[in-house]
Formats: sequence, C-alpha cells, structure tokens
Amino acid sequence: MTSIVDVKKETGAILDKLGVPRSAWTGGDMASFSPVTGEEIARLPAMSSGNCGAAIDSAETAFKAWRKVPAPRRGELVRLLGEELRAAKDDLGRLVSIEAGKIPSEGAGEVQEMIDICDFAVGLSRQLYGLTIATERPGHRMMETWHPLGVVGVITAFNFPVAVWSWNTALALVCGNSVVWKPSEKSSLTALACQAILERALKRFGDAPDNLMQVLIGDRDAGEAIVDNPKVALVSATGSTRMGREVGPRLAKRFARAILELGGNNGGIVCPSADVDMTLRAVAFGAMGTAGQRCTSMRRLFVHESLYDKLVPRLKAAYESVSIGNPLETSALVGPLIDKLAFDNMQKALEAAKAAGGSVTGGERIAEAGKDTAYYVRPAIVEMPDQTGPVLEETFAPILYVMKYSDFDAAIQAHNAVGAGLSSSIFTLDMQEAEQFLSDEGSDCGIANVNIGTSGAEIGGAFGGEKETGGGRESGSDAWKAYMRRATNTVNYSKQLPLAQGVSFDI
Ligand code: UN1
Repeated sequence: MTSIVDVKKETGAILDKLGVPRSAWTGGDMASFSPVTGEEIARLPAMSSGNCGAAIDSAETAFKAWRKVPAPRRGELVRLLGEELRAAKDDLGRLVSIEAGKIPSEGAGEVQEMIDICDFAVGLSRQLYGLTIATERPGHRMMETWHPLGVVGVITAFNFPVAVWSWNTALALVCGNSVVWKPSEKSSLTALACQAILERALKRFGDAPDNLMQVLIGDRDAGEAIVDNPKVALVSATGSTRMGREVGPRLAKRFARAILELGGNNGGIVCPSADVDMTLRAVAFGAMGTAGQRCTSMRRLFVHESLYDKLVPRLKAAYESVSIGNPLETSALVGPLIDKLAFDNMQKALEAAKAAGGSVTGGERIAEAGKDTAYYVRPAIVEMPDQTGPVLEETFAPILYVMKYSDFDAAIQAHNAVGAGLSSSIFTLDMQEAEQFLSDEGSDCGIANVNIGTSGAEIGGAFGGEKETGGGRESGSDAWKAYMRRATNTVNYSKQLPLAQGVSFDI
C-alpha cells in the first residue's frame, strides 16, 4: 500500500474549511497523529491547569444565563447544530477517518449518530416531563420538577471522537447546562472541528451566553482539572475501566455526579437454531468492524457444539479474506489500529491466548509500504478451550475468542462471568432461549440483543452498561435525567396544615 492522499495537507484543508483557527492546531507542543499513515498531522497548544480552571469558571457563568432560557428555545440551538452537522457531514466524517482511522461509511455513520441525537434532543426540549403524584394530605398537590444541573464535564475516547461528545452535549444543552469537553489526546482535531461547527450554530442562534461549550485541549492534567473542580456538577467519562477506577472515586469524594462508560467485553451466544448466514455477517461486523476498537465490539463468542463446524470454519475464512487497508483511499473494511501501543497490546493478548491453549488465525501486521509508523493488522479469531486468561479482559483490538458450549444455562453463566457488562447478543430462532437471555436471569449487560451483533446501537436507547462498565447511561430513553436535578414540590392550597403520616404538632 502506498499513500496517494497527502494526509497532513488534507487535514489542514478540512480544518480550514470547517473554520478551525490555525492557531488552534499549529505551533503547539501536543503532536497529533493520523493512524492511517502514522504521521504527525498537527501540533496543538495544550491548555495549562490554570487555563482549564478559568474555562470552568466561565462555563459556570454561561450556565447561570443559559438555565434561564426556556427549554424549547434551548432546543432551537441544538436544532441548528443538527443542521450545521448535516452540512459538515462529509468533511467531519472524513476527519474522523483521518484521526481515528475509520472506514468512510463508519466515519460518516458517526456523524449521522450526532445528527440523530440532535433530532432526539430537539424533541426532548419540549418533553422534560416531571410527574404529579397523589398526596396523602387533603388540599395538597405534589409534583416533581426538573432543573438544569450546572457545568457538565465530558471526557471522551479516541474511538468515537465526535458522537460521544454529541450524545452528552445535545442533552446537556437542552437540559440547560454548559459543557466543558476534554477529548482524547489522540483525537483532539475532530473536537476542534465540532467546536467550530457549534460556533456556527451559536452565531445563527444569536443570544446564547459566551463559553457555553468549550474544548479543553490537553493531556491527563486537563481531565483532572475537570474531575476535581467543584464547579463541575456532572462528569460523563468514556474510556477504559482503569480510567474509571481513578475518576469514579475522585468524583464520589466530592459527591459529584458521574456517568461512566467504561470497558466492554461483549459476548454472543450462537444457539442450535441460529440463522448461520445472518450470524456470520453480524459477528463479522461486530468483531472486525472499526478494527475491533468499539467499546461495543464483539470479543467473545459461545457457539453450540451442533453448529460449531458449520459456523467457525466460515468465520475463519471471512477473517482470512477480509480487506484491510488505508481507509482514505481504498474500500477496505478494516482500517488501522490507533497506534503502536494498541498493536503491542493485541500481540500480548494473542501470546497469552496461545499459552492458555488457544489456536490463533490472523493477528499479524500488514505492511504499509514506506509507512512503518502505521499499524494495520489482520483481525484475529482465536479458538479457546475455555474462558481463561486474556478472554476475561478487554483488549482494544480485533480479537474474537470462540468457545464451544453444550448446555445453554452454562453458556449464559459463562457469558456473564467477566468483569465488564456493556453489550451482548444471542443468535437463535428459539423464543424460549431468546426470552431467557433477555430475562432477569439472562444477560447481565446494559445492552442485550437478539439476532444482531453487540455493536452499532441506535441513539434512541439508553447506552451504557453494568459492573465494570461503570453503570452510566447516555443518549436516548430517559438518560436526560442524569443531566438535570430533580426537585419534589409539595404545595398546600388548603387553609389547614395537616402533617404527613398523621403526625400532630399543635402549638
Ligand atoms: C463506543 O464505542 O464508545 O453502539 C460507542 C455502538 C455505537 C457507539 C459506540 N453506537 O457501537
């Protein structure tokens, strides 16, 4: 593979076109790389902790003004953001491909996910409903109201560099909050692009307060500046379980709210009645798509012994033939790993799998001519005798561990016997098996699917998972409630003062 596209030049052209000031991506200390070629594409000035603190102060001022704007009017800003995203879809999608290495349809798909959440949030801006509740006292009325929360801190990972910001920001904005965003150091350019796109929406909106949404460019220090600042009411953090173990207790210490969206070790169970052709496609996308770098990527597969020899050889053939290559200039289905560390971690996991009795197909590096700084790999499928060693951990790379099962209950038990609890799938045409998998005694994950893979969730559902995945929910359903504070209001419109629970207190 030789590179025809000048990645650095194209990056600059897209950033210029989207209106990102050059001072934000040239001349700084923080180097930014494209995994497509491994080359440096920009140098960003990182913010000091002091500057981050000042930004959070100004975000608090913005919050105090924004919370007074009626929610449907706040929705208008998000509607305009959705329009600007539609206009910028091709450029932003391409920048996602450059910075995260996604194939074009996945880069564009990520921007589509942003547009979808904007539409969702616009509707929501007229539906921030509270309940009215029957009271036990005569002449009283009880209700709950939802109020804006404050400054929302958003910390995102490289693999969904823009969509995860939009899930949080679209909801935070209609809920009346301001936002400070710390993107991954590996994907800060797309963050700058999002900021420029939002600036355009803000300009059209007219009278929004300044500093309603700010990007904090930096490394770990910028993240810590958000996590430890008492002015940040909620932190929504996406990343590894290791990161969550540090962030969670620090937020708990100051009683801040947390939405943690951490690691996944997503599994699927293929039952005897499964539609093999469909399962094959679903597993291929779930496990090899995005080069295995989604938090929802499929990583473990339990195949019933009666189907094993029908499915697994076909899967292995798909792994051997899948197209791998530069997403900017080929139509390959699998792009690069994000960096050398990801590659090294993948190789370590494969070695450990072999040591535990696994038989590995694929996993080797694919050379990119003249570009020894890019890491393309053939996705690996590993037949394991049982669920041990690296199978129990998330490795953020395209490795699918395949195991044979004979007893359905034991398969569910094994499926649930890992630390993470994000996404899960069952492939079956047997209603009893499907319902059991979805029941209280079935999958213990935040997402449980039937006859589709583990990845590629729509924005309309609540997104997140249990156990070491952190328990947070973002995106659709009633996830908005985490971005607001609830007040229970009891109003006495009588001329008496009856006390609840029959208490008497006559003075
Ligand atoms: C992530 O990998 O952090 O369900 C998010 C999916 C996407 C989101 C993934 N809608 O795969």
